[in-house]
Amino acid sequence: MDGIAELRAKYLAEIGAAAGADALEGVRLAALGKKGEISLMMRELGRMSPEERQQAGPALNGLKDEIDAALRARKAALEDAALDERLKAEWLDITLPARPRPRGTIHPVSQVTEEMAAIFADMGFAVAEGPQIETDWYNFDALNIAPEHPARQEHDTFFLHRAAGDNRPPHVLRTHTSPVQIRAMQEQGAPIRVIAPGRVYRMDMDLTHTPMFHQIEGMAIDRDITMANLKWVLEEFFSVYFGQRVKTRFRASHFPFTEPSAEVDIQCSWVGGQLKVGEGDGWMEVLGSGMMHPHVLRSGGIDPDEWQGFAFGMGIDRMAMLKYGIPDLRAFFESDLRWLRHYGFGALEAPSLHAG
Ligand code: 2NL
Repeated sequence: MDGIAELRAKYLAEIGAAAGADALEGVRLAALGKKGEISLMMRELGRMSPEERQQAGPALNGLKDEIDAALRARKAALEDAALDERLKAEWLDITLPARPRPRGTIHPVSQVTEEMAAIFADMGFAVAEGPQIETDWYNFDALNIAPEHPARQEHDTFFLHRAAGDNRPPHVLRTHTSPVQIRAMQEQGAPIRVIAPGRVYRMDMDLTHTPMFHQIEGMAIDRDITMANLKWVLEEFFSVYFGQRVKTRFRASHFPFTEPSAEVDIQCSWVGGQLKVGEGDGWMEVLGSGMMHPHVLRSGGIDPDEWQGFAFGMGIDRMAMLKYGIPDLRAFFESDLRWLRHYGFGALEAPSLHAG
C-alpha cells in the first residue's frame, strides 16, 4: 500500500491534470468513491489496533479532506475557464448603429391646418368640427342658398343614394365647412369665435380642382363686429402664416350667406417664374368673406338684431401650395418629389433615391 504522502502527491497531480468535469469525476471515484483507494483504506481502520488507528485515522481523514478540497477547487476553476470561453465566443458588438428605417411624416395638409389653427387660436378662435355627410338643410338652406341655386344641382354636389321609398331628407357630402359653423352657433350661441377646418367635396376634376379638398372657414359673432375686425384678423393671419407683412385687397363680391361680401387678394409678385407672397405689386385671390347674412344668423339660433358677425372661407390645399412654393395641383398630388416624399410614399424610400 502506498504511503499517505505518495497518495497525496499522486491524486493532487491527477486533479491538477484533469482537463474536464468527466476526468475530474474519474479521479474522485478512484480516490473517494465507494471502492476508491482512500475509502478502502479507511475501511481498514476498523481492523487495526487502537495504536495503529490513532496514527492512521487522522492522517487518512486529513488526506480525504485535502483531496476533497482540491477536487472542489479544480471543479470551480474548470467551470470558470469554461465560462470565460463562452463569454469570449458569444461576445456581441452592441455598439453597431441600427440600420436607418423609413419614417412617415405628418401630411402637409394636416401640418398646415394645425399651423392655421394655432394662429387663429392666438386671436381667440376655437376649432369646431362636424360631420362630412350633412342634410341639405345644414349644407344649403341654413346658409341662405336657395333651392334653385346652381350649387344644389346634381351636377355640382355629391348626393347620397336614396332607395325607393326612403323619404328621409336628402343628404350630401358637405360642399363647405359652413354647416359646422351653423352647428357651433346652435350649440354655443353668441358671442362666439370659431374656425372650422376640414374635408369638403365638389363634383369637380380638372387641372386646378380635385373632388375632395380642404377648406377652413371662420367666424366671429359679437355685438359690435364690423368688416374692420375682419380685415385686421385676416391681415394678422396672413402676416403670421407667411412670416412677413402681407398687404390685402378687398373687392366687392357676392355670396348668398354674407352681406356685404368681399373677395380678398393678397400681395404677391412673379420673379423669374416664381411666385412670391408679401412683395411686389401683383394680387392673388385667396379668400371669400363678408358680414354674416341675417338669415344665416337666424339659422344658427342667433338674433341678428342683437348680434352681428363676419365670416370667411379659404382653401387649405391652395394655402399649403403657396407657402411651400408648389406651382400647381398636379405637382401637389402626383409628381413633385418634395410633396410625394412628404406624403410618405414608400417607393421614394428606396435606397437609390436616398440622398443621405
Ligand atoms: C370662398 C367663400 C366663404 C363664408 C365662406 C360663412 C359661413 C357661415 C356664415 C356665413 Cl356659417 N359665411 N362662410 C363666407 C364667405 C365666403 O367662402 O370662396 N371660399 C373658398
